[in-house]
Amino acid sequence: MADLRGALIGCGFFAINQMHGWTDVDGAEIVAICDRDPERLKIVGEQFGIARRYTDAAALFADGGFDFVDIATTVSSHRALVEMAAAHKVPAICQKPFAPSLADAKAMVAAMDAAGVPLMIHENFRWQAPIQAVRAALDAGAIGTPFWGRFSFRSGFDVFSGQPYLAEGKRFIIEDLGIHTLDIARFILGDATRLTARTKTVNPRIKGEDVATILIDHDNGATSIVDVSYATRLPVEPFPQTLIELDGTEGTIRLGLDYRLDVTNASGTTVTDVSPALLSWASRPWHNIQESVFKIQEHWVASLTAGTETSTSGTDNLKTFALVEAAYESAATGQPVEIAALVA
Ligand code: NAD
Ligand code: 89V
Repeated sequence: MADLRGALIGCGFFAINQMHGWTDVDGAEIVAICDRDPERLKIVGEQFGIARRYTDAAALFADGGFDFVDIATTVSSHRALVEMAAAHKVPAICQKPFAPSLADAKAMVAAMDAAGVPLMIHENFRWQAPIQAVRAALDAGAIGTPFWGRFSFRSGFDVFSGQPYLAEGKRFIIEDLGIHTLDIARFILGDATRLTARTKTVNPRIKGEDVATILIDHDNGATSIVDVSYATRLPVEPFPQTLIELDGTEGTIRLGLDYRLDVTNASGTTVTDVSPALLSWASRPWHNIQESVFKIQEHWVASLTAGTETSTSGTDNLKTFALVEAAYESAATGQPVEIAALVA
């Protein structure tokens, strides 16, 4: 079968990883790129040998000639670009965060549903090898029924050097990073019933919050804590590792530093190295994230080809995005927030 032809919009910092991923993925190739900044367009076009280049997404869609679009722009443009994809009945991948608001995200899902074409949110963290390993251990019944979890990302890494816009927004860590951690909590322990959050801004040079602690009641009765910080200086900088603790009726799982997975139950403790692969184009410490980009792209090609729903479809990701909105609401009011009302 011929490769699926893709167009990528947004040739910035993270799109380089996506372009490398598409080069490696079987069954798809990028045939056109778009960025409103001609400099970025030229750099990425030359690096990846893409001749069809556009500074205007409307012109890209008008010309067509591709089977899907990969939207790698920042959040403010996501709704307009997804609605353009819907208008042209083009399947779309859209980077996280889904949208500026839950209302925008719901409108995007409705537009793509009405057009009858799939929408996947590029929520790649659940595709990281260590996160998949935790899920596999749970699915194998290694610890029985989980009743408690902690999903933790604490770092002092200077994320602003690569992504300076992160210092400027009114919202920071929950919207940008916590969104991944909340998605992992859903992926591992299931959907949430209610949530309570507290936030802080420690770094005086940024506008948004850089610390958040979130308590989640899951639908299945489990309780979890999602804690994220970019204000935490540690003896060993763990960026960009998510650490996980799970207690179950028959044992425990600990995903620790340096991708060490400990599974303890009546048979004892099994220690496994669940390090991500270092892809040919990847560089430490980003290789964990970079591998997950490749994995989610493989998943997109397989799903589009088979006509099946993706793991992080627009409909699925509304439930993660609702947790982001709920966390900001709870931090502002000090009160718990019920999730069902937000997702409805
Ligand atoms: P960036 O600012 O470096 O790049 C965005 C690019 O999009 C810019 O070159 C800009 O000119 C272009 N652009 C914006 N609006 C456009 C439009 N309407 N039409 C054409 N081009 C347009 O940003 P980035 O750091 O690459 O982040 C992009 C997205 O990727 C963000 O949503 C961010 O949250 C996400 N991201 C995800 C991960 C992950 O692991 N999933 C990691 C980093 C960034
Ligand atoms: O996902 C992101 O947008 C990134 C990072 C993983 C570094 O937080 O900002």
